[in-house]
Amino acid sequence: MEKMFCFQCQETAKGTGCTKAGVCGKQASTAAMMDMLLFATRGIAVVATSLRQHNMQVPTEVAHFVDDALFTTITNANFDEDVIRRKVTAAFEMRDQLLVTAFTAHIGVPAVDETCWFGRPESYQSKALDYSPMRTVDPEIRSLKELITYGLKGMAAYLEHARNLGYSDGALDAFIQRALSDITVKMLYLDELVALVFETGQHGVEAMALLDKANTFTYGRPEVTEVNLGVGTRPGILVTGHDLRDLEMLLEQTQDKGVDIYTHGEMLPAHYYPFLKKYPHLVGNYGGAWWKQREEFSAFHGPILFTTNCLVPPVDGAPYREKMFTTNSAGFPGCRHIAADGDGWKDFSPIIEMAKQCQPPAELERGTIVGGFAHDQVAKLSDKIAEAVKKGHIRKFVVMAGCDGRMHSREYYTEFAYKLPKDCIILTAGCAKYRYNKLHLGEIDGIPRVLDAGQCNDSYSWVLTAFALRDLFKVADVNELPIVYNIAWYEQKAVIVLLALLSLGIKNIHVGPTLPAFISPKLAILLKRKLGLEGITVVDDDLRLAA
Ligand code: FSO
Ligand code: SF4
Repeated sequence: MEKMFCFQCQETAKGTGCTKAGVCGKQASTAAMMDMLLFATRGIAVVATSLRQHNMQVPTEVAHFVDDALFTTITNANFDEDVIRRKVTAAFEMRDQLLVTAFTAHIGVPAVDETCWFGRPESYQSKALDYSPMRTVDPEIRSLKELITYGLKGMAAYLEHARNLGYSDGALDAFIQRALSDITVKMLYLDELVALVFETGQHGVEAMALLDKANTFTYGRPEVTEVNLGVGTRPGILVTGHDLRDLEMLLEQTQDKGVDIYTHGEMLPAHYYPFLKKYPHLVGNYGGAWWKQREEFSAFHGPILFTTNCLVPPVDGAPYREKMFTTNSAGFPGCRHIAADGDGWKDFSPIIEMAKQCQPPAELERGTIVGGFAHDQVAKLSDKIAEAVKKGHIRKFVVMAGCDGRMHSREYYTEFAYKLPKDCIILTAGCAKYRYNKLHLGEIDGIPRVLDAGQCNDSYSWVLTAFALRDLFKVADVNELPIVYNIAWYEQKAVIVLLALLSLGIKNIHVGPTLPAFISPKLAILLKRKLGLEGITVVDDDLRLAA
């Protein structure tokens, strides 16, 4: 019997859906609690949207709450059922307060069975599947609604990072809530849902632009940087996830404390920002992509701060289990969670005190890797790039941004990168890069063959680069450029990146290692016919992409 249903990530069980427990480690009861959190959050969105439609103000904390709720339910972000239960209670309270505001102002709020306005499910657990994606019976409608929901989750994550730096956009907040409301209370036809998918993608571009602005205005424009992969002799703190503000606060608080700071996984691009790399005790990047953390965190010896996903549940008795700390929307049962005060400040002293008692990290590797090719740096290289293209030294750009994951089938990306003709440049962002960023693939006329723009949201840089190349080569359509797309995906931030690319009219994107389980077979056929979106096959065949 099915105890849960979740199919939001690439590693979903049997490629169809997790029904007993998550491959990610999520328990069925936690999955049910997340479904309930999304249900209550959709309720907030419906009332908030009705208020806006009547020109009523919606308190800013609503956007913050909705984004946090969406982020909390992203793959691998939060496994703490008690925390999620408290968020569900808070969500119902927020929804009910908004309802009181609406009723007091005589504003009607759409009511359908799903909204359950005047009550709450008796037990948050009892109707687990009723609130899962399977509540939508029609497979195509379900597919499109979930595609929108997952895109919104990714967008919410980016907005939370921007908000942590003091940047927000009321129009984007209102869009997230309106989209959630529409898929909850409106009887949308397929074409209307497809339009909403594209609209989600358009706003995804804006969300990535906002985060890009927040990051670069706060920490400077990323610079081409050689990042140390080795270790020092002092104890260290390892920072994983994606949040730069947390890293900055930790760097501030560890100055002259005899402790070094290392990045892991998607925090690697922090080294590219001038304002962050000025700290001498930000010594390097430790290890590889998120899924290697059990092995790598055991070797690190010091405490680990999870600023977001991807969190892999530690095995019982793991040596780093007691040294895990979470913050923001991340959580794990029994882990210490560091919350922000009213001004957004976090006190990391428990982590720092623990670090002082720990051994220095064990060395995993030596040497350096180069990154920092965000849009500003690429723009500076544009003459060089144009020259190399004109001479025929660069023939194709292959966008290989996205995520890494555990599946053996992802060795495809290493092989693909390795076998790409030597006149092709790889444009990457996100943790997908760990499949090929240490392969030493060489340079073309002084331009490295792997250009890393940064985190998954920095895929935005490749959008700007595509538009700059369109102008440079004077073509009308980005699809006429010598750029091809072979994207790896794992979780919902990759979904918003994909929707953003589609909304910009980019066609013939290849997605792997498997197509999303939440895309129904009929929708997959439609996407292939209309947009050329398809899955990967085998490396030797797919290399025709770069032919
Ligand atoms: Fe990776 Fe995880 Fe950044 Fe994701 S660490 S998989 S798409 O969270 O967001 O690229
Ligand atoms: Fe399964 Fe992925 Fe959902 Fe986890 S997030 S329960 S692995 S589909």
